[in-house]
Amino acid sequence: MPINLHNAEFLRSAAGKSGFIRDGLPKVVFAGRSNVGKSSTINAILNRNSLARVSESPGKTAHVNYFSIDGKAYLVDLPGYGFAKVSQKERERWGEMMEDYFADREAGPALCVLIVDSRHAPTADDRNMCDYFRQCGYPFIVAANKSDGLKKSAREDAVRTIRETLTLDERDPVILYSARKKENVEPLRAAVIAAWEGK
Ligand SMILES: Nc1nc2c(ncn2[C@@H]2O[C@H](COP(=O)(O)OP(=O)(O)OP(=O)(O)O)[C@@H](O)[C@H]2O)c(=O)[nH]1
Ligand SMILES: [Mg+2]
Repeated sequence: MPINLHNAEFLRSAAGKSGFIRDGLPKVVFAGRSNVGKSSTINAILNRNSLARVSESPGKTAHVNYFSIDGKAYLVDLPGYGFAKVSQKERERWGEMMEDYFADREAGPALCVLIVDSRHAPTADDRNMCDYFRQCGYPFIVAANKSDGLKKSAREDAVRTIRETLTLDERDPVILYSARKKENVEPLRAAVIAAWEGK
């Protein structure tokens, strides 16, 4: 039975380990800097306008947010990183939560989507996140958002910079898209569905 993307609902916001879902259903997680468009990407994939909250003030989503899709799979919105106006204490809390989350193989993801801003080179935090996925052995793809802010002629260079900065392998996919303009979201949606289906 195919997964019906229209049957999506916000399920739970976990503030820590005890809230993580370990039900054996496949999860695709979205990680990225705060304000890079994680929530917008979830909305775009699901063809919704505001299921995941889109914020103009970054650094507010300090929870692991679960969206249940057709009762068969999940999209997971991870708290963003790299927001300057966050206290050291909050930074540490973020780090602990990520370690708890990724160390927990039962709660852990079938696929990690690292969202970066295609208009800029990936940051040191982006590199760390990517290295962390590799270290944990989780499959990941890179999703380069906000392509609407790039001239057509700059697209190839942007992807090359992302590949080089994150030291990606040739086979690692990079999907350049715009969550806001809903451009080229289909390959991302296809990757999510393939991960849910274990392909
Ligand atoms: N130009 C452009 N802006 C976008 C795009 N996607 C998201 N944004 C904008 O980026 C801002 C942040 O989007 P969110 O989806 O809230 O980002 P987030 O990563 O979930 O942010 P936090 O939850 O705060 O970490 C909003 O103002 C969005 O409208 C895009 O494709 N292009
Ligand atoms: Mg968000």
